[in-house]
Amino acid sequence: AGAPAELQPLPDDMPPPGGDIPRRVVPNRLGYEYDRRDVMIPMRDGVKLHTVIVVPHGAHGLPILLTRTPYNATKRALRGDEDSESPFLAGTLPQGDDAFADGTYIRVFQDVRGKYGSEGEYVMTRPPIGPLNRSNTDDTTDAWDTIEWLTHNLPEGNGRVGMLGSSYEGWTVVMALLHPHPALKVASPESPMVDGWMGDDWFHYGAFRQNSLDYFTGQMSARGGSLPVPRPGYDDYETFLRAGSAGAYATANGLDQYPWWHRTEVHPAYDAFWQDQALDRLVAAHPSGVPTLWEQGLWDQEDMWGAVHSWLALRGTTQAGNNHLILGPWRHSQVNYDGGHLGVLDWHADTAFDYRHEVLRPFFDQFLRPGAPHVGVPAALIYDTGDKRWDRFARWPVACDKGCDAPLVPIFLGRHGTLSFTAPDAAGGADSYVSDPAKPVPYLPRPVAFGDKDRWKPWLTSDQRPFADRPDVLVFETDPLTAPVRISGRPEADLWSTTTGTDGDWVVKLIDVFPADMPEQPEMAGYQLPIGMDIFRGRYRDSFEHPSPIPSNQPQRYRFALPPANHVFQRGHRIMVQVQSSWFPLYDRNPQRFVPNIFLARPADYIPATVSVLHDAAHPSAIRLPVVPAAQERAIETAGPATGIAPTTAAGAAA
Ligand code: PG9
Repeated sequence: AGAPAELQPLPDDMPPPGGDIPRRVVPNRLGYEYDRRDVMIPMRDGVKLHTVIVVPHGAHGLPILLTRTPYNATKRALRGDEDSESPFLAGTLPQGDDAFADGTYIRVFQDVRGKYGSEGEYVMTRPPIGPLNRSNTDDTTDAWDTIEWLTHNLPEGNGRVGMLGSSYEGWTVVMALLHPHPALKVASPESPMVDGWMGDDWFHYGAFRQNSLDYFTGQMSARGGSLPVPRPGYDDYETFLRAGSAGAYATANGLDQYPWWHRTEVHPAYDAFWQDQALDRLVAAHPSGVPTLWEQGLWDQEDMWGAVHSWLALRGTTQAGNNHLILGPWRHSQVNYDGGHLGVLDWHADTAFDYRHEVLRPFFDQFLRPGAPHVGVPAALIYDTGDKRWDRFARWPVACDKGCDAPLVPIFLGRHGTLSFTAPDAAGGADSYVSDPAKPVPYLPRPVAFGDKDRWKPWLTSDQRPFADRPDVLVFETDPLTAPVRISGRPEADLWSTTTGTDGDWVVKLIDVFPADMPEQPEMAGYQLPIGMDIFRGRYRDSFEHPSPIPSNQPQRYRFALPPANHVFQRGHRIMVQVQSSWFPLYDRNPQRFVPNIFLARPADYIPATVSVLHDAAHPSAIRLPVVPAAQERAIETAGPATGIAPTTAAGAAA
């Protein structure tokens, strides 16, 4: 300490050879709460994976929290950008880690094979070893080998590992669960990508999500970083309309350089290629036994299928007991950010923070720290988006076709735009519109740009009024409700319809129409809030694997589940259903003339079609709602604005 005794001037005042930037500078980490280690962890085939390990100073006997990522482990281990390192754990770890940033966990991020600092080749959501992967490694073995290394090479660890991560990182958690390392004691796949064809990122019930093409380019143009996606104009509606089919857009924009696009393009239907990598099927075939919190958002605009279907698939297996579903009032991955608002919706509490601190952290502690208290996480913990509180369910869904406490209750589409719980009479009727592929219905008011993240993230909550008055959108609504209608489960669209074409798409939106009088939130007056919306490609009405042309002008039945909901349509609100046949440019247009592969449709294949939605006694189109019967309502434990989860007993928690 203190100043040097004397400072000698250098012989002259010239800079040294090499200039003023030393060859190596040892960063000053005075006051840091942790060490950051960069290591290359060898896998069974010799490939080394780049891994960032954040170890609190003085750590001893700490559990390890692992995330495997395609998004740059170095950056993921930081709260902000690459210059944002802070000496404090809470300032340096990402926001979603706040519940673990108190120096009691070792935090690990690893680049998956072939991305950023890791060796090896990258394969998009690399399928498990088997018919689609002839090598001897996959993300199940990579997770296994990583956990093996971490538990033997971190003297500060206690030999127990938990995994969590959202979206692609959620997919890596699910892959680890297919054959878990014995040290993997707890897991949380958050909005995991599970089935890219049925309802996660790439398709929904066979309709292709054209924003996937940007993701393909971003993810596969380079091992690290990515090429920008050039756009001739701001409005993607116009850009994609001019291009024609998704395949034509892809060809014109260089996507044919990407092998993954080729694999997608040749598998438009739900054939073995998609089935064999659908992880909800695989987890059910190999229940892991690892206590798991399956989490997704109720307005998850990217991975709406994965968590809920994996949880449902596991219910009938040996893993029923330690398998939990968490549905928050969130957009994609919002569980890791501020959960106070979504779009115009205000929850009056940071629902994501509460969940991370009251549920996620105590649940992980329970299985990762010997002696930690037991926490009473119910089978399903779901936010009620009508009453603005958390609900706890011992069984969920409350209503469904088989094995639930109550049946689904149809709400019928009727004459003159009515919607009611009374089935249509013999007089019946139908409503029609012309679906013209030259003027598809936009999914957001134009102009739309996929790159505009501020509009993308909350888009599933956006007001549907701008579409309600289009001539190619049918609207059915109830009178103002005289009593609340509570739903909890998966509403099902059950439409009878004809088309003059030989193919077509059906978009069904279940909407809560707010009353005109909203003194506390005037911007919500009359708001048409989507509670569940989805698209179904008509050629798959009889088989997802083997599409067939729709017989023109003959009534066909289209049945498909909408996303999960736990909502109350309040007294004075109306329930609304909108039906349309395009949702552009998010979903590629259906040419409406049956062609073998819609990716390859030519301009002449796109034809206008008259679509009729039938509502007569023989063809009672409806949305089958998971209405909670009054008697059942008492069985739901309501938890209030916070989750109500608190550690209960200290004994016997750690398995
Ligand atoms: N939804 C993104 C994704 C997951 C898996 C595959 C492709 C895309 C994500 O947010 O990671």
